Amino acid sequence: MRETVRAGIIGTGFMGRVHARAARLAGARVTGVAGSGLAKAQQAAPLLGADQAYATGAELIESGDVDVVHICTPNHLHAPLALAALDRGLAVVCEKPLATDAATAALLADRAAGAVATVPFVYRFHAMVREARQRVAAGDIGRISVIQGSYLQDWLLRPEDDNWRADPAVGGPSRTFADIGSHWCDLAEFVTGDRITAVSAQTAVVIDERASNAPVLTEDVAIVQFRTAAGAVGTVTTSQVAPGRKNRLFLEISGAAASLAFDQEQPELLWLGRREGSSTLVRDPETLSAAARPYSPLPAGHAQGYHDCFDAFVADTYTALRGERPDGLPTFADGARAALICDAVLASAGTGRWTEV
Ligand code: NAI
Ligand code: SOE
Repeated sequence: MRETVRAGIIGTGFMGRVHARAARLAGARVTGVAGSGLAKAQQAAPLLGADQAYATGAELIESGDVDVVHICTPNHLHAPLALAALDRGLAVVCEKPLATDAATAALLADRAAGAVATVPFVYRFHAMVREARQRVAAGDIGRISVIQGSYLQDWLLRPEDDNWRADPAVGGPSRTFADIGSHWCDLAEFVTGDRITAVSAQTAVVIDERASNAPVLTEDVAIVQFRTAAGAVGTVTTSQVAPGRKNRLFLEISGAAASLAFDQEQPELLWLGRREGSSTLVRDPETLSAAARPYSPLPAGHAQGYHDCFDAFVADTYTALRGERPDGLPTFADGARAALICDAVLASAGTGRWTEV
C-alpha cells in the first residue's frame, strides 16, 4: 500500500461529502469523484477536494488512480459497483444496505474475503457505545434478558417528503428497516455480542402516495419482535414517520445485574440502571474503559457526534489497509448479516409467522 492512500468517491450527495471529508482527515488524497453524470462530478470535485471528475463509477474504478473506492450512491448500485471494485483488487467502503437482498450481500461478503471491505455502521464508533460493549463483555450487566429500542425519524412524514429510498427499484424492497433498522440490529448485536435468531415482524405503509413514487410500496414503519442465540428476547420499532423524532436510535439492554441505555441523539451519555440506584455516565476520556478511550479524543464537555464516528470508522478502515485489524471494524460480513435480518423481517411481515434468521 502506498504511503498516501488514494481514495475515490462514487456519489456526490450527503454521504459522498461525509466520506470525502473523513478520507482526507485520515490522510488520504481524494483522487477522484464520480456522480450520476460528468457535470455532477465536476461540480462536486472542488467541494469534495477531489483531483479528477469521472462520468461514471465504472470509469473511476478502472482509472488505475485509486486504492480504495467509497460507494455512496443509491442502494441498487452498491452491489454492482462493489463487485467491480473488488474484481479490480481495490479496497471498498460500501454504504449500507450492502445489497438490496441477502443472497447478493452474502456473495459480496464471500468475494471480499481477504480484502479490506467495510460498511459504515458508524454508530459503533460512539465512545459510549464502546463503553457499553465493554461493560457487557466484562459481565457488569449480567445475563441479558431483554434487548429493546427503536430507531425513529420524521423526514418522510408528509406525502411531499419524497426520496429515491421510497422507490423499490432504487432503494430495494425494504425502505425503513433496510435504511435504519439495519443500523439498530448491527448496534444491538455489536454491544451484546449476541445474535438475533428469529423474528416476528409487522410492516405498514402510512403514506400511500408520494410525489414520484405513487403508490408507495416500501414500508414507513416496521415493528419487530425477536429472539437471540443466548436466549434473550427483544423488540425494535423503526419508523420514518414519527413526528419530532429526527434520528433517534435508542437501545436499552436489561440484564440480571444492571441495565444500559444509549440514545444516539445524546451520544455523550450512557445510562446505567441498577435496582439500588441508577446513574448516567458522561463521556470523559479520564474515566472511560481502555476499549472506549480511543473513540473519545476530545476532553469531557467538548461534545462529539456523527462526524467524529464517521471519521473514526474511516480512519480504522485505512488502518486495516496497512495490515492491522482494528477492533469492531464493520466489514462486508456485517453488511451481509444486516441484509439477512432484513430479508427475514420482510418474509415474516409477509407471512405473519415467526421466521428464522
Ligand atoms: P443522496 O441522495 O444525498 O446522494 C446520492 C448521490 O448518488 C446523489 O448525489 C446522486 O447524484 C448520486 N448518484 C445517483 N446515481 C448515481 C450513479 N449512477 N453513479 C454515481 N452516483 C450516482 O443519498 P445519501 O443520503 O448520500 O445516501 C447514499 C447512501 O448512503 C445510501 O445507500 C444510504 O443508505 C447511505 N447512508 C448511510 C449513512 C450512514 O450513516 N452509514 C447515512 C446516510 C446515508
Ligand atoms: C436516512 O434515513 C439516513 O440518513 C440513513 O440513510 C442513515 O443510514 C442513517 O444513519 C440516518 O438516516
